[in-house]
Amino acid sequence: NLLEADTLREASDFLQRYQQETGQPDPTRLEDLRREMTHTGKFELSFGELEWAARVAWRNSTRCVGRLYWPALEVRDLRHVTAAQEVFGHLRQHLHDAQNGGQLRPIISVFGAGVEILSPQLLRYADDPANAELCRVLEQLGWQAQGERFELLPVAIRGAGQAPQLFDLQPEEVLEVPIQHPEFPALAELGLKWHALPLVSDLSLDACGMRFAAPFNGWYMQTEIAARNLADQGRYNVLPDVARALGLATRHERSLWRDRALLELNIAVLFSFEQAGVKIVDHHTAAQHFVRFEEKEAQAGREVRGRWSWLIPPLSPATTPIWERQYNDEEERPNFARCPYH
Ligand code: HEM
Ligand code: NRG
Repeated sequence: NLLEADTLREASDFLQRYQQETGQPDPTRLEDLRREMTHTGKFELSFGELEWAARVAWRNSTRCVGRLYWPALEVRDLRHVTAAQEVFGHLRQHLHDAQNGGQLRPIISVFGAGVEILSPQLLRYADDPANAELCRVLEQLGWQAQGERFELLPVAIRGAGQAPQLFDLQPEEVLEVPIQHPEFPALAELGLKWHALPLVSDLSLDACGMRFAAPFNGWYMQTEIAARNLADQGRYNVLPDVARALGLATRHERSLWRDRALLELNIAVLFSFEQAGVKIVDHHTAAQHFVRFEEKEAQAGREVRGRWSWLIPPLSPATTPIWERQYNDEEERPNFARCPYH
């Protein structure tokens, strides 16, 4: 069987790399793998192997500029958890522990076979145009919008062998940051806010020939919120409102009012997160960290691959050292894969 031969090759490649990189050669483990795969078609990773798989999947994420901290990822082995209700319970715990009162901690929760999280992130707003399609799915599952601004959506989870179910988060358990500007009080009156934690749930952990639902989080770079989520014309599209709050004339494009509003909104998001005691990184610091990551990887004798168009920030990209570099964008495993059910 060709498919089985592929999975076996993928799995033994994984184990060999793990053993090589961690300096623990273990020929019996490789024999166990071959025997189990040929007899049962399955293989269970040890905790050490799973932990390494998740951390290296982050290290291999070509679109991520935040990879310097890959060895510090906290990996939760929840492979015994397959029922939707239980998955949600663990996601709440993950949310609580990752938010950590503002000192955000990078965590990944690895769930059992058959679990699917239909929500692209744990925290999503109903009135964000990016979630229009998700809202249709949630409505079919019985959800109805209240029509409020920044209304948190329920989380849609399919347990193994179960139909999708919806779960509500309590407002008290979600850390959010109201957006204010250090010099322009009128900006706070726009009533903008964003959630502290990016908890990504539409990618699966692809390792050793297996795929796991494995939601993860780090922390935000301010451009994600200020230069895209709030600013994009197809998202919250707030730049005209921000310009008005700043007292800018918006008649002529060549006054560059959009650019001024964009810059001040980025300053406001950084200032607001700092005021709220919530961890966030600016794009210059993140780019410097990425250069350090490249240096460390070179020392370890590994090539850093990257998707340049994702690594450069959407604000002042040419001011960062990433701008003039080039990256090999071929994907390597272990990695994160867009889930087949999205
Ligand atoms: C993408 C920063 C942690 C995996 C990104 C992007 C940024 C970023 C700016 C681009 C997002 C976009 O343009 O929409 C950071 C920062 C982190 C962090 C500052 C702080 C620790 C993590 C962690 C993981 C991870 C913990 C996984 C364990 C990824 C992946 C993508 C990504 C897979 C691509 C997402 C997609 O395709 O939608 N990251 N990241 N990152 N990051 Fe990170
Ligand atoms: N741009 C998305 C989040 C994508 C991942 N970004 C991170 N990941 N920072 C948004 O919600 O704006 N992370 O794991 O920290």
